[in-house]
Amino acid sequence: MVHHAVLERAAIGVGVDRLDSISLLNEAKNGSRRSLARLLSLIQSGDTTAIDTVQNPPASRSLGITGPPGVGKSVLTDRLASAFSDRGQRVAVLCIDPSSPVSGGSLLGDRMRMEESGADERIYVRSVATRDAVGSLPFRLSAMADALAHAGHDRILIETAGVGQTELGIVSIADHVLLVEGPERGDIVQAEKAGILEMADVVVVNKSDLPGAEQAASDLRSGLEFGRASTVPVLLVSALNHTGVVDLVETIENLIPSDTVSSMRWRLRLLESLQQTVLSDNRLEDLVRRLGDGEVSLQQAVQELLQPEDA
Ligand SMILES: Nc1nc2c(ncn2[C@@H]2O[C@H](COP(=O)(O)OP(=O)(O)OP(=O)(O)O)[C@@H](O)[C@H]2O)c(=O)[nH]1
Ligand SMILES: [Mg+2]
Repeated sequence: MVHHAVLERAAIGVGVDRLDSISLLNEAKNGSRRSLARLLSLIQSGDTTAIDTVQNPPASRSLGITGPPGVGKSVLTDRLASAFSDRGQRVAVLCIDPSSPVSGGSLLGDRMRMEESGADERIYVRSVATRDAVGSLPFRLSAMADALAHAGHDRILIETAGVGQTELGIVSIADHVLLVEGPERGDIVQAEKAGILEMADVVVVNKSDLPGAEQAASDLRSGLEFGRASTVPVLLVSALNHTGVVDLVETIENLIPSDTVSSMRWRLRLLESLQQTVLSDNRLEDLVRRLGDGEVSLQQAVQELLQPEDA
């Protein structure tokens, strides 16, 4: 058992050393949800020791689920979680809680909507508040996904909220990205603007029980024809009525990594990791001050940061 004091220190996110992180990870591997939750909190708070501990995770498959607000991502995520679980996979779900006031109240709502998998002991569900995350969210999210993989989850679903920076970041984290759309044209325009359409591996028009879904799907197909994305499947689903989910799961299972997306993903990961390195560089604060005082130019500051730290 992890010592009680360790759990308490982990809970408030201070004073956790490498051994503590390793014990939490081992406990999580042995099935302790409590230790897993603590470890995830540490990672989420940006604890570098905890983040280091979860490096080199075992193989798992992660799926980012993104799309405009209200299209049914949470209900669909819930259906997918159950479906993968029924196939014998150990499923974990990360729900990214948006920090915007418009959708900031969705945390509880999402929890309640995820009833189906919520009742399923085999599925681990974790909400991630973006509100108090300082620094790079994608970097921490990928470490959280790594922790989940260590804890034995082979399928990791990451539901992000809305359209924006986080959604583009999800491409750097998840192996594949599912874009969820609704029957309304406005939703699709939003996704096109944000450039998400080009990054998706699968596109779903959810709420196919409502009018306009067929039209939306055909609009999306013609939108996709212009890019590399002409082979991206566009599926009709009604998460509410459970229709089309089996086909969707089959499609996701058969995804193979695309070269374009995978090089884009590595590019984003490299940039993320570079940003993280810079953020933890001891010289950063001083450089920011000198920039403000006009002592160095931006270019000089960049050059200085690129030198080894003890030079
Ligand atoms: N008619 C219909 N309604 C659906 C379907 N799927 C979800 N909904 C409803 O759409 C509303 C929004 O569903 P959510 O799953 O919360 O949507 P979301 O995309 O997760 O929303 P945010 O996380 O707030 O962006 C709820 O009232 C659902 O019941 C569907 O297939 N058909
Ligand atoms: Mg949601």
